[in-house]
Amino acid sequence: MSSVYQKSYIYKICIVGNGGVGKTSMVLRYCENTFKESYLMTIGSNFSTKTVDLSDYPQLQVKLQLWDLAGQKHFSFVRPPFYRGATGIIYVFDLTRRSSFADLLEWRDEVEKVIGQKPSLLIGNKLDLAHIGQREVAAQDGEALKEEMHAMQYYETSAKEGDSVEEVFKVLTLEILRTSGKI
Ligand code: G3D
Ligand code: MG
Repeated sequence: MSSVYQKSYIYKICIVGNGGVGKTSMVLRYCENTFKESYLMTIGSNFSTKTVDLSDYPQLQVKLQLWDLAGQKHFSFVRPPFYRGATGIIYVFDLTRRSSFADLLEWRDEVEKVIGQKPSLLIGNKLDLAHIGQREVAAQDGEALKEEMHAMQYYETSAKEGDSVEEVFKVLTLEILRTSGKI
């Protein structure tokens, strides 16, 4: 059977940030539309695959390979091989934990040492908790860090409620397609 798509692409995307910010939860929300309250800390890395819904470009099929890296500092020695071959990066911090925001510049440096600068987005996650008085990072600080990191957009998400999660992956995909001249 012939495909309706004229072009297919597979992009490797790394989800990067401190442990506990919600990286695994974001991937789970996007790929399976579920949220689990409690599960094991990610050891090493996982990856999940999902076809992006690109209704404006019916001729294109893009599959994302989402690499959810272990955020724990003591696993740093395993990380460089996971960055290799990445087409885009999603940097995530927890809106309710200032330290996870402050650490992102180090994460950015670690990634760029291995693969240079790639299309990236900056995400403040746990918006549902920010809405009930737990916010430690203002939206304008997120915007400022986005500029400093040369990320393309800043979004605030809730992996728990699903807010903006789908949009994040779609926008990054469109940025990658645009910067590589495919659309
Ligand atoms: P990580 O993969 O970045 O280490 P996880 O983070 O996805 O494992 O999430 C860490 C904890 O934060 C989990 O709680 C998870 O349920 C919670 N979490 C993730 N995203 C959100 C969110 O958007 N809102 C809220 N309220 N919680 C979130 P546990 O209890 O398992 O530690
Ligand atoms: Mg995890």
